[in-house]
Amino acid sequence: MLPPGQRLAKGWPVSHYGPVPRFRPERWTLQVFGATMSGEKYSWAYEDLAALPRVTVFADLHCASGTSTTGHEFFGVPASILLELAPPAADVSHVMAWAEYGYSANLRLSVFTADSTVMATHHNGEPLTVEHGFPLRLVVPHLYGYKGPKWLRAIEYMTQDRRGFWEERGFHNIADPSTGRRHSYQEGESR
Ligand SMILES: Nc1nc2c(c(=O)[nH]1)N[C@H]1C(S)=C(S)[C@@H](COP(=O)(O)O)O[C@H]1N2
Ligand SMILES: [Mo]
Repeated sequence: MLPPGQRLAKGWPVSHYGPVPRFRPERWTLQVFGATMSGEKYSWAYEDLAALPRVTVFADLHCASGTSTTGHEFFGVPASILLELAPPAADVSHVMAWAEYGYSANLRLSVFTADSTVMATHHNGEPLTVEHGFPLRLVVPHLYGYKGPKWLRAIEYMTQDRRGFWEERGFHNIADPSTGRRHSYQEGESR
């Protein structure tokens, strides 16, 4: 069953704001910055990704506009590995996931480091297509699609919450599809 207000899309439509960025491997990095424990920034080049652990995660994708696609198999780097590779300061409560062109999505640290949150490189056994986020796309299976930046480039550790791109533009800060609540005016509503 789909969450409230969702209908099944045909195939896997592409949906995002703005143009598809060109991948330039020599300039590409994944960074972790903000409130790290060491105070340092961390950075990985594209080739470095291959050395990181990988997991497979199954996910349905629910766009807040009301279309869903189901049965995706994503493969990539578990987001929780960053806790070891780039330890956050003790008071980090949220992250901002940053993509090309300044797209961003805020997440609670506990959601970002959940077992099912993955920085995906592959989909159904093939490298991601550029339209779907190649070379790296965050997948947060339990939240609306806007919480999963395609063309992921950085994670910012934050000691308080701050709204991301769609969260600042009228979309719900938590974005849990099971509640059907997708708009920021619904944030005060209790279950
Ligand atoms: N960088 C970036 N990532 C993004 C978006 C975007 O506009 N820019 N849109 C989000 C939204 S609203 C959705 S529903 C999904 C759509 O992913 P798909 O095109 O792979 O179906 O991407 C998300 N990731
Ligand atoms: Mo969306």
